Amino acid sequence: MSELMLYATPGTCAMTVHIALLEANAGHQVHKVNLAGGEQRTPEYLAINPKGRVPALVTEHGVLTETPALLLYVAQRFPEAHLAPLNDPFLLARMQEVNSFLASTVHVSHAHRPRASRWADDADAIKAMQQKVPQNMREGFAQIEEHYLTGPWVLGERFSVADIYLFVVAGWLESDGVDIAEFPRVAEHFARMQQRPSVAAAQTL
Ligand SMILES: N[C@@H](CCC(=O)N[C@@H](CS)C(=O)NCC(=O)O)C(=O)O
Repeated sequence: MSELMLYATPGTCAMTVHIALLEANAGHQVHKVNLAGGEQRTPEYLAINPKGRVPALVTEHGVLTETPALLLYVAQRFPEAHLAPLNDPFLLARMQEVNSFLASTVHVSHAHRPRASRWADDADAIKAMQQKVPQNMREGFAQIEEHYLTGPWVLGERFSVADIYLFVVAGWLESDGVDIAEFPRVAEHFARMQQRPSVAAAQTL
């Protein structure tokens, strides 16, 4: 049993870290954060993550946040799980490139639908931003389909945490008004990921 405690909510980006910890057999514990009920804004949760977001991972050395950082941490802490090409500078940077793109561009495009009020107060402006979400998600996934997903995994033959992250973000497409079938490689990858026991286990949270 490790000392790791993950704060996560089903369906969110935090599930990426949960699946990675399960892949690593990390012996972690999970606290299910009730985002809909506003738990992320309580003083107790803000003492863990002052940003009021999931994921947050409590470790023996302190609290870590931000999905790409957590994914690399899990991969480095549990090297026997082979969740990242730790000895290959180019491939490791490619993995970080994909994870950064998912975090900084695709996730942000998605957030403009459920969290549009972060960027505007005006109802018409919010509506206009939400209408752009399918287009922006399509543009992000077109990049992934054409340039990143060489298959069967993001890094070709090597499975990595980037596959977990891509799986979780691809799971948002339907609610964003995009049919995953528009991206055949992404759809195949999504189905392949669903076969993994870690994914099935995470879905019971
Ligand atoms: N940049 C952060 C984003 C974290 C984030 O936005 N998490 C969402 C769930 S996917 C959240 O906690 N939302 C709660 C809120 O906005 O109140 C990361 O990559 O971990």
